[in-house]
Amino acid sequence: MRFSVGLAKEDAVERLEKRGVSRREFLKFCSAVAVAMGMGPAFASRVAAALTGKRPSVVYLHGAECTACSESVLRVYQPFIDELILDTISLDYHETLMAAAGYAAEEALHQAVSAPEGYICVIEGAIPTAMDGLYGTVGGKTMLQICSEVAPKAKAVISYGTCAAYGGIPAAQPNPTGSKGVNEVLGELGVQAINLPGCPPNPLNFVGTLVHWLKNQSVPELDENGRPNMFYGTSVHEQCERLPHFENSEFAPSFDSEEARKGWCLYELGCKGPNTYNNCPKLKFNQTSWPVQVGHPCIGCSEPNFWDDLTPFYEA
Ligand code: FSX
Ligand code: SF4
Ligand code: F3S
Repeated sequence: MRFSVGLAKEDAVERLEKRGVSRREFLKFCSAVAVAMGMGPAFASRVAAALTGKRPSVVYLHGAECTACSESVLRVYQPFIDELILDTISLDYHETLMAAAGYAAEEALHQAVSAPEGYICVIEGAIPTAMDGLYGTVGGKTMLQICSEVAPKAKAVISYGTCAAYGGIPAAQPNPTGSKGVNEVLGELGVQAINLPGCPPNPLNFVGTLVHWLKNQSVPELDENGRPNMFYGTSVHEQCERLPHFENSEFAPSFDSEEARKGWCLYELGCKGPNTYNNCPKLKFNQTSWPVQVGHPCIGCSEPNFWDDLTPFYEA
């Protein structure tokens, strides 16, 4: 476990260099975050300043989910996450990543939430509410109970992934566990979480949100679904490299067709890009690729109720 320690910026960069992250790689990563935030590469130095300042304490809770949200964060590379993110935030509690177990883990949570400097709470996964939350428990407490205790006292709350934001797959009909998104469950306790949906979401949107919060100590401008406009303000369709084919009515007739390989539009194969707001075409995953680029339609994974409202996935 790591606990918050204030560090001079130069020390932080040197420490990253010792861990194998060169200044160049670090600034490249900061440029990618700046672009995710809709800023020019010149903004990278401000991202770097935010990320090398005093490390904010982060308490990361799990709900009902597949854990791919954490997986996506862990797969940030160049620089690798453990070399960078875990050194720029103080991840004081994370049920699937922390080395501590049992009472030591509970003690880490207790210490993190009692620290005078406060903490940012990240929730991944939906909150099961049926039977008083009994469908999801950690250390003998329900997820409902843990989230209700930890989130309202946080300086900021981030719902990371579609499950945390809107219930996602665990909340799909018939939803026997009564799973719901964080704001729906904890809104009455005064929680107004920033939603970063996606199943899984793009970790650069997470880092960009942290940078915004560290710089401004405020919530970024959100849309009506609680998502930051800087990441979710434009539809997938409007940013898609296959858009010129859509406009020419050039639609791939099947996944294994020559047209699909040539990059024709996947609309008739079920693509929900026109109804989906996210920056996947611009950011890509691992700065490498995104669903439509590899020939799979967008299934609308960052939209509320996508599993119920946007299915069947493979029909226009
Ligand atoms: Fe949900 Fe995240 Fe989808 Fe999975 O934890 S957003 S099921 S990718 O992993 O919560
Ligand atoms: Fe739009 Fe999907 Fe076609 Fe891309 S593949 S242009 S997102 S409909
Ligand atoms: Fe999800 Fe569509 Fe992006 S399925 S990952 S929002 S391309």
